[in-house]
Amino acid sequence: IQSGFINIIGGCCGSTPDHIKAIAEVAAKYKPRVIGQEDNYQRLSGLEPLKITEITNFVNVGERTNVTGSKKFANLIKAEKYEEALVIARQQVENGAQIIDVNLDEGMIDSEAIMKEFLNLIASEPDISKVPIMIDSSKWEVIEAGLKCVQGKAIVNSISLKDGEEKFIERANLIKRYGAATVVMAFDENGQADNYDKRIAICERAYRILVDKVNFAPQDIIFDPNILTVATGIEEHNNYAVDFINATRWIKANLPFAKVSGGVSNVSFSFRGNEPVREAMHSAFLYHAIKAGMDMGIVNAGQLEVYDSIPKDFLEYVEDVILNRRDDATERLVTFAETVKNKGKVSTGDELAWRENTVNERLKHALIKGITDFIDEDTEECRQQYEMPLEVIEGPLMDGMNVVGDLFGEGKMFLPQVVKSARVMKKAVAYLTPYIEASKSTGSSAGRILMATVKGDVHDIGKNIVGVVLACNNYEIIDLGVMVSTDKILAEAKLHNVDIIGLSGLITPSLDEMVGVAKEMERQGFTLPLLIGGATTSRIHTAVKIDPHYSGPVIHVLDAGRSVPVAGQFTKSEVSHESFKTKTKAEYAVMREDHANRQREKNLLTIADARANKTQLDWENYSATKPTFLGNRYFEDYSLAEIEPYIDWTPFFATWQLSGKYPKIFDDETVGTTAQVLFDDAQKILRDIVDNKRLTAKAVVGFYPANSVEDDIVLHDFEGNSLENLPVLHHLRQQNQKAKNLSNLCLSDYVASQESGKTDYIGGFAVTTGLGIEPILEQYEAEHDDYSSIMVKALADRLAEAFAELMHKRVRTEFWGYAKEETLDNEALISEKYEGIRPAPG
Ligand code: THG
Repeated sequence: IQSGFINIIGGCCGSTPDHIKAIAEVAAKYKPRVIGQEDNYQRLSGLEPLKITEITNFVNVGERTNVTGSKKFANLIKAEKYEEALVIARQQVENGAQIIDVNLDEGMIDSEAIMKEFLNLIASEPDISKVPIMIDSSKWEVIEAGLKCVQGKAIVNSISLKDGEEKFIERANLIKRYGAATVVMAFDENGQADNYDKRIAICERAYRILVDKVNFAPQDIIFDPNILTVATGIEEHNNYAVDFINATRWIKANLPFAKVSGGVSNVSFSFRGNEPVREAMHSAFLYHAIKAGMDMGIVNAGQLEVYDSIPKDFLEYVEDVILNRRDDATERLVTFAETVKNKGKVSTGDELAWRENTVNERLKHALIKGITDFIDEDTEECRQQYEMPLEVIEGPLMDGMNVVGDLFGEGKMFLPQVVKSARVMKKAVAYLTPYIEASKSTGSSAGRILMATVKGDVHDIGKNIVGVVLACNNYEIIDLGVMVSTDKILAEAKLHNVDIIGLSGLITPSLDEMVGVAKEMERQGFTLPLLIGGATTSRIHTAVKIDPHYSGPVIHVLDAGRSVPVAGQFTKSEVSHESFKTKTKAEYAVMREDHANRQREKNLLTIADARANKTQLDWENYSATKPTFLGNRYFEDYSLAEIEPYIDWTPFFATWQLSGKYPKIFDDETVGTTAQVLFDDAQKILRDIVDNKRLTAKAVVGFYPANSVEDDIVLHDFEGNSLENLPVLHHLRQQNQKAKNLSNLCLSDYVASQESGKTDYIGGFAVTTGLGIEPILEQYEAEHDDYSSIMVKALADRLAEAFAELMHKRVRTEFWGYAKEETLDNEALISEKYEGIRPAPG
């Protein structure tokens, strides 16, 4: 907006002052935009914002869209197969890249033109362009070409003092004008910084120039203190990784708000062709660099080995090299590397080899891998080694769970694995509980959190998952279940003296219910933090509708992974509690203001105008097929085996926060294996449910003669019922401004009107497959097995949806029979290829 304004004034130089006046008059009608709160967080964006705060974990920058970094990508670009090149970009995002690095520096191609071309293609793919772009080139012209294409706030990769101060300042000024952040490489007029002293000296010099002379926001500076290749056989290279790590620590301590990044795969170039060794080197390097403060890194997203799953002997060889711990480190790793080459993942051979480790190590392993087989005996052995049974929880078990929490936070473990880890934890805790009670010690929990699904809503899968994740992080969870009234929530919160209240809801009416809880908390003088989560909730709704009613902290929590850092802010200390509250309140106030400004601009049609633009259908030539029966028909015990083939599995994976379409998800590089294990587990439980009829399915289907009257649908008598008893179904009509040729829709448009004099019908049905689920859940919960309990709910949910799909099909082909000849497979049903619509109220 600012640079646009300058252009207008500039354009006026040769024109009359009248133009300026005219512009001033137009501009005077609008309020200046409200400038958001200033703080020192780095903010980037593609279509979606990426704000880097103290609770952001390490940020993965995808490296594969790089013609020098990927042969495959280079070949596609050279062959101008841009669609396929985009697939690589998309895969990086799907595999967890939060930013993608795009590098098109290649001698044989016109990098500037292709940069434009490729970034414009990315812009039209929202599932790629949702993330910020890192424009990577050693040629400034290419970077500038890229800056002109990207939306949102990108990162320039990179500038440096290589060509002297003047150029550096000139480019930094341009980056500021384009509204980007920038990577600053540790280079100067004398070349690349290759030791610790040079690295920090150059970074400090660059920082002072940027901050003092250019007035560049310090949080928009990302230092890259050069990740150089180790284990090259050249002695001078041995300390490269250590110097990078130490330089990182120094930058984070001495150059306020600046970030640190680097090209991680560089470190292992000497082991090209040996992926297992390279992956282990990357994760060992990152483990230490992140501890030193590294904020982001260019990595092969989705191909990072889990640090803790590297066999100990292997890790030692690798860390000897990375940390330069012994003179013969390189030779030893080279020798070892031969043994793991081409083996894929390094395996210790014997699957039970971990049983040889110390008991603490075994507990940790069981937690990370989710193995319950030996948990009682290991817990018992461990208990005997400690004075107090509680120490087993606070020591080795919590250590293991912290690793799980971190891996999950970093995107290196997935929800099903975390829930399995939680099952191990719960079983161990259950084993220890009698001893703890006997020793009368009091547990020290991180805090006590009350959770409830609000009144009117029965959904709790998401809430249970959040509860499990929080419990893993040492919070004590008081779960009030579903359909909980405001009074009960607040009474229980007082009774248990909780630290936080968490509300969950999946359906739209729950949003209002949450507003009610917030109001009542205010009225009763509560000050506890109120956490809001669930499918229909959103940050904007929380900011606009809930937050204003409660003077205590109100926070929207996006997913299970977020719940832990958010709860941590409130329970860590009084200071962090207050500052987090103030910060969020301020953020939400800005969002409200923005929202209000936007609302004022949004013009809704009057209801009369909207009705005048209703859907026009050809009723003249219409005659309705008469359903085979009128009124209701009941199905008391429907065969689950018949329902099962109609299951749509994709949302099942979404429930477990694994994204991908079934069945392609099994081939996914990142989540494929996890998805397969999850699916196999699901099949076992589903077999038990279906074969042993553990759940009961019931349905009711009905058809009624009906006509529309304006936006209502009125039902007609068909067997002597008095008309007053037949309900009128009220529907809403869209009132937003529509593009030309589009109507303002209302469900009643699809039913012949009263005036038409035609007889028409509507149908409806209700299904359930959840009858009998409680005893199953109770059994699993008694066994401390949240994993299976969540699984049963997720499956029952799928069965209910499948039952709706099946009933709808029977309606079309049989009960109503307007599409007798329909032959659609399950995939076609899922993509709603059938005739008619199936709106779901509530
Ligand atoms: N700092 C900054 N930017 C950078 C780097 C850096 N950009 C480029 C590079 N370094 C980071 N990106 C990569 C990308 C890929 C590889 C290494 C670094 C890589 N590729 C495989 C190889 O060469 O063996 C290619 C394998 C294949 O063809 O598939 O290792 O340090 N600011």
